[in-house]
Amino acid sequence: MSTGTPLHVLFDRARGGERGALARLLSVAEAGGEDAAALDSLCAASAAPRARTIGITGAPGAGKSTLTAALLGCARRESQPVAVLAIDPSSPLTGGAILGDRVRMHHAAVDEGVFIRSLASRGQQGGLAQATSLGARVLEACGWPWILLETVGIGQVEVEISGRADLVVVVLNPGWGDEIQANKAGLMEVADIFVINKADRDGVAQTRRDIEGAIAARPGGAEIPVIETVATRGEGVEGVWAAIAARHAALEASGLLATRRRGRIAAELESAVMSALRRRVAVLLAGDAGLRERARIEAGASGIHEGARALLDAIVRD
Ligand SMILES: Nc1nc2c(ncn2[C@@H]2O[C@H](COP(=O)(O)OP(=O)(O)OP(=O)(O)O)[C@@H](O)[C@H]2O)c(=O)[nH]1
Ligand SMILES: [Mg+2]
Repeated sequence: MSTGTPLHVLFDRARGGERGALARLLSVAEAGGEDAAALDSLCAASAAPRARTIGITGAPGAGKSTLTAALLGCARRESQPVAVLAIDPSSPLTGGAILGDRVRMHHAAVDEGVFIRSLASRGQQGGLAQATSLGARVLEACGWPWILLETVGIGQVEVEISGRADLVVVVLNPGWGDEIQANKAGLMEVADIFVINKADRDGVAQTRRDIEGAIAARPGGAEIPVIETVATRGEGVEGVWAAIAARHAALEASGLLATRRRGRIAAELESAVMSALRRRVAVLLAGDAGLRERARIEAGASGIHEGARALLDAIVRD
């Protein structure tokens, strides 16, 4: 790798508590490719205890970072080390929000028991979700028992990223009835805990009714906590932290967590196979074999499906 230090050396240093080495490993995870694959194998072989990964998701400006910083405070009062990955699924050009997060969370950055890092999109499809998973596995291998994943938005990409966490907290604000309706399916899929942040504003009761209406039909919906917070003043945040711990313990006891983790392995395996295949197909199509099949189809010597089959056979033979 370009840094000159062999990956396994960096890995050992990071596991020994060197924060600079850990930061570099997270850059490796973010960049993807061969080094990331090697890093993944190192994590798999590390046999580290399982970390608890918590997704914090919600629309831009909902107060996720403020809440996350306050949750860090709760964890630290219990002397629990906690790492945060702030994930920005938008283009790499909009790094401003992430920078803002860094500043807002700065007070936590001098604490040895806190590690904060942002991950940005590198453009490739599924890349950020993969980087997030690997980033979390690296933190786990380095012994961080709690990992908070802050993701902006409640669309499909965020649902995919949230799916990489054990448990997901969805942050909403008063007056968001329409958003709740528009994103109902996605929210239902991911939310284990709802937080109505900015509860110092009007419309809290209506938003609570909207959420409770939306979750009523979901199996186990009645057990999903809906918690009001004013994150800027720390109000209600202890309740969120307690709910996270309680829900996590309940998921573990019921066996649902193990089921989720199995589902996650299946999804991540599929996504890794698909991206390897996509890369392989791109190379094949741009090379001689692709050219040959295109020419045969153009000349009427072969159909599309026949050509596709010939190329697939070439991949299998490889
Ligand atoms: N009134 C009020 N403002 C809040 C509350 N929580 C956060 N804010 C403010 O809302 C703004 C956005 O907060 P952030 O924590 O950056 O929100 P975010 O969801 O992380 O934002 P992005 O990461 O940019 O999507 C900031 O100006 C906060 O001070 C709250 O409970 N009440
Ligand atoms: Mg934020």
